[in-house]
Amino acid sequence: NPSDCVSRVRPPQLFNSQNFTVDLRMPGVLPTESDTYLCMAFPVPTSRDSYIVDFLPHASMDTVHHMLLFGCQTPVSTSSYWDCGSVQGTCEDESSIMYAWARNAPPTKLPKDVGFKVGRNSGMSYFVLQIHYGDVSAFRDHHRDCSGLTLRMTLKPQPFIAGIYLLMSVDTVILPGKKVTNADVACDYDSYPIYPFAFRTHTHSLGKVVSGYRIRDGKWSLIGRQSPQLPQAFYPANKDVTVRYGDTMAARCVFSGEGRISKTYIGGTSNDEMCNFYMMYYMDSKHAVPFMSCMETGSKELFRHIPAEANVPIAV
Ligand code: IYT
Ligand code: CU
Ligand code: CU
Repeated sequence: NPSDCVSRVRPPQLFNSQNFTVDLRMPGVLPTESDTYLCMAFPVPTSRDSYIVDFLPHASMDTVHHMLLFGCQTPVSTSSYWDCGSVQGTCEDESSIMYAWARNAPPTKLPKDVGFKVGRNSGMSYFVLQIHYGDVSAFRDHHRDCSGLTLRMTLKPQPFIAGIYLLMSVDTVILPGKKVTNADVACDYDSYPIYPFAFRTHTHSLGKVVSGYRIRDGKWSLIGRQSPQLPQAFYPANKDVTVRYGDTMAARCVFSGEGRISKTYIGGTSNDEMCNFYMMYYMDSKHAVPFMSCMETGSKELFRHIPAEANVPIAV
């Protein structure tokens, strides 16, 4: 359907309504190789603060492996679309994931009264949509792809603001042939209370299981645990665990160096590795912080007390 290919802002259906939708669509692309990553940037259609309150994916199951939506100030490019595989990235400055769609995984919904704050004042003036096209054999007929996302948005201030807390390892080295290497990351939490509701794990092929915890008074509480070999979408987090000033956030990625003949480092290519635990939370809009991260290596002493489940690989 050619009208699918149009990226557009649709005005409110009702006069005076503060609601609108934004269609973010690939402009009819034809990837020529398997595992092509294409990105598109879209200016946020208002200089005022606005809020994303829902995501509606449009993806062809036979070609799209995953879609990620980022928010940022300066995209790498503003040309129609660009190759954003390992070399070229998505954003020049700090970017934040706001949505992930992955084949065969249920998409996440934002809780009621929760929105991602975007727009010039919020420091997020662009959306960047990344689409990973997996198997291109479905393009042998030379049809063009318009996969993408519709955002349901509003100008009405939301009571709670959504945000992302990213725990990532920057210094893990995986020795060739070694069966188990843990990447441990932990930071003290020193901001206003946050309410986690979804999490996403990311490693490359050597990751077996990734777990995220809150530590309070020495007690470890699981926020989420998943195999990074399953579709890397956002999965529902353990809702009972909230995080407040004085808690510690911690994550462990378990890797295996089997099958490698040289050391594996953290890096951008598929021969490198990554250890990421993303936690999506909401926070009272009065003191909203939309993005936080933790890159500190967790101490041996702290991780002596990690629950045993964190070391149990998840079968895929
Ligand atoms: C070195 C590393 O772990 N990179 C991750 C996490 C990361 C995400 C963002 C780092 C920065 C960011 O601005 I957003 I600095 C990484 O690249 N992860 C990939 C995607 O690029 C988001 C992933 O799929 O989680
Ligand atoms: Cu993918
Ligand atoms: Cu990666």
